Amino acid sequence: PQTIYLKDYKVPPFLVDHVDLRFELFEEGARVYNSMEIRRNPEAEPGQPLELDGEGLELEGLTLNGLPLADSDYEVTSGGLRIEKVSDSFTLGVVTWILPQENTRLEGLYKSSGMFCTQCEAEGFRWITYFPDRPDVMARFRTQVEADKARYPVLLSNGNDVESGDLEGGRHFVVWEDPFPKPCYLFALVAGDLVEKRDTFTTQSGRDIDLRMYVEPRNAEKCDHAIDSLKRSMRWDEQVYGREYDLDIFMIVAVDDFNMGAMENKGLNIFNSSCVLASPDTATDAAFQRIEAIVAHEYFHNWSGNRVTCRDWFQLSLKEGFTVFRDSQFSADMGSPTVKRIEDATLLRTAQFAEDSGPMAHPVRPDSYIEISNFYTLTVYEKGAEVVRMLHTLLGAENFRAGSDLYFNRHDGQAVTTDDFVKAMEDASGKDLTQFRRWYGQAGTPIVEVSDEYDADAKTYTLNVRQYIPPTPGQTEKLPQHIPFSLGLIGEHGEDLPLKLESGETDAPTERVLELTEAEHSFVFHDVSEQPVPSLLRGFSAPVKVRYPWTRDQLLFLMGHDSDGFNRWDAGQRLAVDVIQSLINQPQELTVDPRLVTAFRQLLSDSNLDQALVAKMLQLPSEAYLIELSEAADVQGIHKARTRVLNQLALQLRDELLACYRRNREEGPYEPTPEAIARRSVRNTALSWLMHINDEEARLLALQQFGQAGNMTDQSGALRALVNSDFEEDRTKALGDFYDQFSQDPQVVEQWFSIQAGSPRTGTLPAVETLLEHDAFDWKNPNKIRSVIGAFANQNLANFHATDGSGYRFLARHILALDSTNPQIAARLVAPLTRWRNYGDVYREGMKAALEQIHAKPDLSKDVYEVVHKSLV
Ligand code: BAL
Ligand code: ZN
Repeated sequence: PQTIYLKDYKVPPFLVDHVDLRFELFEEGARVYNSMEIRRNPEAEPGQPLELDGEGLELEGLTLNGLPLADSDYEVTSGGLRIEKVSDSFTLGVVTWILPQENTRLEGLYKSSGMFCTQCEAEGFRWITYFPDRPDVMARFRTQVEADKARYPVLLSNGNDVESGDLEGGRHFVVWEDPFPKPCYLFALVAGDLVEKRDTFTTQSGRDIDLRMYVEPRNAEKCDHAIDSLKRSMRWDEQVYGREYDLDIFMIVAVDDFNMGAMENKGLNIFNSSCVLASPDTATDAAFQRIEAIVAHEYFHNWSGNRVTCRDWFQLSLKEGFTVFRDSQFSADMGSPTVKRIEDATLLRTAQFAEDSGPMAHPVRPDSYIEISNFYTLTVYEKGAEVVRMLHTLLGAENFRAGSDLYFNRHDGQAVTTDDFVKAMEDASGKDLTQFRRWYGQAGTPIVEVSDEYDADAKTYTLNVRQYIPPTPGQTEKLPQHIPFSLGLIGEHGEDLPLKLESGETDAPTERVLELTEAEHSFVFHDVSEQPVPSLLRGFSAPVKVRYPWTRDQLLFLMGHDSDGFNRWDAGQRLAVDVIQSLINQPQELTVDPRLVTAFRQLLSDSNLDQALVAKMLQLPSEAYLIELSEAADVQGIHKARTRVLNQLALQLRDELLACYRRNREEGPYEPTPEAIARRSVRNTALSWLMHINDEEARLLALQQFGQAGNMTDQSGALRALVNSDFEEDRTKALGDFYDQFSQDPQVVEQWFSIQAGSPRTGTLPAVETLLEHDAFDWKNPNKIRSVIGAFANQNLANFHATDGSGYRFLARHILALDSTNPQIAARLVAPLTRWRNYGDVYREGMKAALEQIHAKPDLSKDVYEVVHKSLV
C-alpha cells in the first residue's frame, strides 16, 4: 500500500462550485446521479488531467456538458476516474450504481436496521460517487432523495428542505439545499421510518432554530437528554466563543451500526445510538455524561470543523483537537471542573501516553499515513486538545478568545492548517509561538525531571527542571518544547507559600505558570522560610510526565493539603502506584503500607470532603495505567499486586465501606447532577470493594440494589459487583434476570456483554467465546464487537494476557475475519497487540506471533496492514 506524505501536498487541480445529487434508493441497491460544476483551480499547475476518487462503484453513465463521453475519453482506474482532456470550466455528469445493503464497511451509503444512512469522513464519499474526495474542495450541495414512501417516510440531507412530493409507484422525494460550501466528507443522507422529536432554540440574535431528532420508534423516549444537551451546547458556544448557529434546522439522527461515536455532517449530525440515546433506567451516569459531551462536540464542529475546515487530513487535529478542547471546557462548566480534568488526564496518561511510546506514535499533525482512518487517534484528538489548552493557559482566556475570533473571521469558508490556527492566536495575542509550534510536529511524551534544593540560611528554594522526549519511530532527535508548567509550594501547615522569583517581591502569587523552553532550567524562589513540598504540574498544565522523588509521606501530605484538587488526586494515585508496584511478585506475607489504609479511611469517613473528588480518589490506578508505567510489563504480577491491595484495603476498611455505602444511599428521582453522580460513584465503589472480599452483608446489599435500583447506574453497578464476585449462583441469576429485562434494548445488551467480557472473574476465554455465539451478538454491528472483543482485549487484561497466548490468538483470529467485512473496526482491534515490546518476555512472543499471523493474510486491508506492519518493523 502507498504512503501519503504531508510534504507532497498540492492544491487541488480542479474546484467544484456546485453539486447536484439525486439518489434513487431501492431494496436491491441505489442509483446516484451526480452533476458537478467544475473549473480549473487558477492556483494549480495548468494542464493537469481531471482525476476523481471512486471506490466500489458501478459506472452507468458519464457526460461532459450534457454529452456522453466515448470510452476512449476516460479511464476507470483502481481508485477512481481519469479524464485526460477537459476545458477550464465544465459540467460533468456521473451516474453510479451502488449496493448499500451489502456495505459492511459502514463507509459511504449503507443500511442500518432498515434505514439508509451515510458516513463520509474521512474518505467515504468516494464509495457513493466519483468526486474529488479531499477536504479542500468545497462545494454547494443540492440533494434530491427518492425512496418508497411507506418504508422510508423520512428523507433527510444537509441544509434546508426546499421541495417535496410524491412520485409514481408509491415513491416520494425531498430536495435539500445546503447554502454553505462544504467538503464532501460533511455530506449526509438518511432515509428511514423514524419518529421525529422537535424542539426550538432561539439564538442570541433572536433567530428561531428548529431542532429535530430522528430515532426508531422504540427509542422515542430516549431523546430528551440529547436535546437538552444540544440546547445547552448552543447557548454555551454563544456565551463562551460568540458562535451562533447558522442554518434554520439542526438535525440529529441515531443509528445502531456506526464505526465512530458520531459525525458532524452539516446540519445533520448522525450518531451512534450508544452516544445519543438515554433514559435513567437504561443509561448509566457515564453514558449521560458521554452523550452530553458528544452532542456538544458534534455541535461545536459546526464552527470548528465545518465553517472552517481542514486543508488536508494531516490537519485533522485542527478541527478535532480544538473541538475536543471546546467540549472539555463545556463539560467542565456543566459539572465539576476538577473531576473533568482528572478524567481527561487519566485517559491521556493511560492510553495516549501508551500510543506515544508505541510503534504507531505520531505527532499531533502526522507527517504521513497509509490509511487516514488509523489517525483518528488519542494523539490527534486528546493530545491535540491539550495543545490547544496549553495555548489557552499561555495566552490567558481573553487573548485566547481574541485569537479564536480572529481565526474564525479570517478563515470562515476556508480549508486551512494547524499553522493558520496558531498564527491567528499569535497575531491576536502578540505572543511569539514559534517554539510552541513544535507541539504539532514532534511525537512522543516529554519527560520533565525535577530536583530541588532548599537553602535554609539564604531562605531560597531552587527547582532544577530538565525536559527531554524519548525517540519515536522516524524521529530520533527532539528539541525542547514550550511547556506551561504550573506549580505551587506548600508549607508545613499545608498553606500555599508565596512564590517570589525575586527577593522582597510583594504580592507574589501562590501559584505560577513557569514557561519551560530550554532543555534545562533553574528557578530560584526567595524568602522561603521553610522546606516546602512542591506541587508540580498543577491541573495537569501540560501533557508531560513529571518525575520528582516524592516520599510516601510527602504524597500523603499533598493528598490532604494541596489546594489544587487535581494534584490532591494525583498524589493519591502516585502513592497507590508506588504501593502496588512495591508488591509485584513479593511474598504474600508482605502487607499494604498502613499509611495507604489510613488515607483511604479518611476519604471514606470524612463527609465534609468534596464527594466528587472523593469518588475519583477512591479509584485505584487501573491495570492499564500500571502497564503503561512499566518498561517490561508483567501483567499477571500487576494484576495480582493490585488485587492484593484492593483486598487488604477492603478487609481493613470493611466497616467504613459499609457506613459509606449506607450514607450515600440513593434518594429521590434520578438526576445526572455532579453531586448525585458522585454519590452513586462512591457507593458503587464501596459495594464493589466489599464484594471483592465476598462479604455476606455486601452480597445482600448488592442483591437488594440490583432488584430495587431506580436507575441503570445502580442496577449495572450491582450487576458488575455480583459478576466480579465469587457468588456463583447470584451472578448467574442476576445476569439472566438482567438479560430478560432488557433483551429488547441493544444499548443495554451491549452493557450486559461488556460487563461479562470485561470481568476478570468470568471473562475467561471460553466464556467470551460463548458470548460471541449469543443470539444478540451481531458481527456486523461495531458496538457488539466492541462490547465483547474490545472489552475483553482492553479491559480484561489478566485474561487477555493469559501466558499461554490464547487471548492473542483469539484476537488475531477475529481481526482476520473482520478485516474482510469492516477494516476500520478490525484495525482498531489491533491496538492491544501493538506495544508488544513493552511487555515481559512471557507475553512478547505471543503478541508478536499474533501480529505476524495477521500480517501474513494475502489481501489484508490497508487499514489493518498499516497498524500491523508498523508494529512489526
Ligand atoms: N469527525 C469525526 C467524528 C468526530 O470527531 O466528531
Ligand atoms: Zn470531532
